[in-house]
Amino acid sequence: MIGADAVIKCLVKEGVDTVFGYSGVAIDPFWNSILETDIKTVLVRTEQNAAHAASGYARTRKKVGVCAVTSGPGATNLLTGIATAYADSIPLVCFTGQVDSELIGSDVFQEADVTGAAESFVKYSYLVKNVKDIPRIIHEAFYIANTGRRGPVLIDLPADIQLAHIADFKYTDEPPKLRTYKPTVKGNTLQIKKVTKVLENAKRPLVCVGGGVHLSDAEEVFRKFIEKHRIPVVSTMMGLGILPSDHPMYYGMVGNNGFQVANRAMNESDVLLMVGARVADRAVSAPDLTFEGKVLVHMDVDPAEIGKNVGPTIPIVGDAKHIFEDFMGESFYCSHEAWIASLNNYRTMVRRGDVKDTGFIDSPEFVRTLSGKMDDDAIYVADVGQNQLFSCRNYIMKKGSFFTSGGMGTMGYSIPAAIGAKMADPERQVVAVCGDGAFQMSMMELATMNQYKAPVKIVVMRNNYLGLVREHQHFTYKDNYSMVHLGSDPDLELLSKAYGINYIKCEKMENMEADIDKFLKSDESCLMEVMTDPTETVAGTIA
Ligand SMILES: Cc1ncc(C[n+]2csc(CCOP(=O)(O)OP(=O)(O)O)c2C)c(N)n1
Repeated sequence: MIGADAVIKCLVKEGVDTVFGYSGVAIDPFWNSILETDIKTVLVRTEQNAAHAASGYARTRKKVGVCAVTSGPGATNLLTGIATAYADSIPLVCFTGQVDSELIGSDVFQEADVTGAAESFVKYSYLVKNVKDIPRIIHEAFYIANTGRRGPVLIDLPADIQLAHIADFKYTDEPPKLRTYKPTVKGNTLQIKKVTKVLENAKRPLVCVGGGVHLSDAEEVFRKFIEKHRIPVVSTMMGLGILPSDHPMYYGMVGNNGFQVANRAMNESDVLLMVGARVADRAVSAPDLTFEGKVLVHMDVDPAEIGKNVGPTIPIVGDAKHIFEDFMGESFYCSHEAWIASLNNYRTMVRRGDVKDTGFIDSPEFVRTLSGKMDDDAIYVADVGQNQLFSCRNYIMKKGSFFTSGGMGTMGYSIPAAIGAKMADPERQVVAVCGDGAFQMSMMELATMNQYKAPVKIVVMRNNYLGLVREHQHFTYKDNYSMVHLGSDPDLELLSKAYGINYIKCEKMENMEADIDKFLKSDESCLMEVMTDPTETVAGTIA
């Protein structure tokens, strides 16, 4: 057996069924050995998208996503995808081919120091120096990626190591013993009891949930907890979908693009539980987070997050699922009906006014109608830009999932991530929504979608601008626009045809519902071009 066979054998042992990637001589042994297994391989059209597709897969299946690319330019192309996953704590194991061990450091053809380059945005990285280390390294990599705070792990595989003979192959099921890596998943019992005491005395308690609740698979126990104690909930962008939009205890997304009622709830709460959220600028720049006179409980599986931006009154290090299971075992009572009534009252007061007829499709209305008509368990992948913010604010969440690149804000994420999601669960409806700028960063993946029969529905919100930056220039540079006009986009109907994908244009409000019905009707892939107003701003729609 050679090193590459050992790598693939490890993937089989880890239950991997799909690997996204791109080829190149330095990773050829890997792709050759994988032919001996039932693992599905997906050839994306550029390496960054291998990581995005693996991310969509990981988020859908709630397991580690895997990708593999070649050395040098393949590896550097992958970096943005890795950084994107790191910012959102998505578990990935990423393989990169590397030049022969003895040539490392000599600037040979297609050599790049990828472990060095990726250092600040991987959870851990390995350069494999000895073939016999392969089983240990891969076992550790999967464990590290998928425990504690999830994240990407990189394994750089020199070509000679992939080809070297490995004498005996052993793979254990035991968790690896890592001296310096021992994530705390159980919350401290005394701290949990302290929180129940604080909640008992709270007049205006609030929970703000982040992506950590999704990542720890804690949605169900969390819902039971807040329904039992009737505690109002707001979410960060990464926490969207933990509760359905119409849940009586849910008050929407917080932050500078969030809902007024959610930000007001943050400001006025006297006990605030932040769960699996980074307390980062997007979420807390609108609410006043001085936290004076407020009890802040910050729960996160990563101790480094706690106190990073705001010092909590009560820190709890642990996995959200374990913590809420422990909360459910505690008996305490809190009553705060006046607080709920005041939030409900405020929510009805700040409803957005009527939609003005601009001759274009109104983006918020479009998102509401589309998401309202989507399957209950559909996966909606928003890209980055105005379309993302319109999506976050107007998406009607049922039992489905909402994915986006929240931490890094990487344009071009939605289409490859949607393809990964569809491959992870072909039975679920998957819709990617992107701007015309981001679409052109990933449109090559229409070929991947077709080749592997992953019928994703794609919405392109066409305003002929890099809309969100245009909006910024409108407000900050008083309409002096620079580098934001896309000219006229390519003919998307012809483009769809070239890729063998159905096409629908949505340009009149009076036909919008019928267009959406047509778009969602069949299981086939389809691209819908939605003509939106270049002057539309997200800021004008905040309610
Ligand atoms: C890879 C990358 N490059 C640049 C940016 C900066 N950026 C953020 S939003 C945006 C505009 C997005 O335009 P478009 O995709 O057309 O969507 P819209 O805002 O019009 O909905 C840009 C350029 C980014 N987030 N990611």
